[in-house]
Amino acid sequence: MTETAPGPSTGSDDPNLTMGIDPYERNWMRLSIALLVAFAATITVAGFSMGFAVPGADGEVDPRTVLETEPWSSPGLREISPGVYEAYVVAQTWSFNPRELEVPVGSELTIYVTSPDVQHGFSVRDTNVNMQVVPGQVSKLSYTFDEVGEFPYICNEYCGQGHAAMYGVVNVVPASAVSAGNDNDNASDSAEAQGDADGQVD
Ligand SMILES: [Cu+2]
Repeated sequence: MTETAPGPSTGSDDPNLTMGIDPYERNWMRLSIALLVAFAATITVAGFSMGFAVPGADGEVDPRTVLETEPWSSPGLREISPGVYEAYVVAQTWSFNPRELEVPVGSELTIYVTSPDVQHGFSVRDTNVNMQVVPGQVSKLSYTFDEVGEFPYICNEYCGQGHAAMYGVVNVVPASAVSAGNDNDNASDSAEAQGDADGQVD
């Protein structure tokens, strides 16, 4: 007389089961909790020690009249105090105005952007600056440029046919090479040469 093969385990007599939770399921639960903790830690570190910030909606404007209203009627760079700059940038189909911002190394630059037409993006390469630009709203982010170099900015929200032509550059120059007023094209020759030599961006 042969014994019949045991049927499917009911779980209660399986030594691998604790409180009726399958070991595989328990490990997946542990992994899920570990991931939640890791994500929360990432956000905390990025926000509090690395300075990542959500761009603030600084205010509202009327997109139909914004280009006739100060300060948007004369966009560009303003020096607030030594080493502290503000830039007003208009993102429109399909260009940025202005296309170039020049600040001395170590400057804190606060960028305000708005759009008179459709939604755009404003992202500065190698920085934390990445903003949505929504018609009727002013987006604002600050960044301290601690390295000399060219930091291209682009539109990173598809806005139509000429989207790829929407770019510009933050030029971070040595403190000694800053041209007076930043709207003066007669920058020192060495700075010009340096800038031109590295004009190709890829
Ligand atoms: Cu675009």
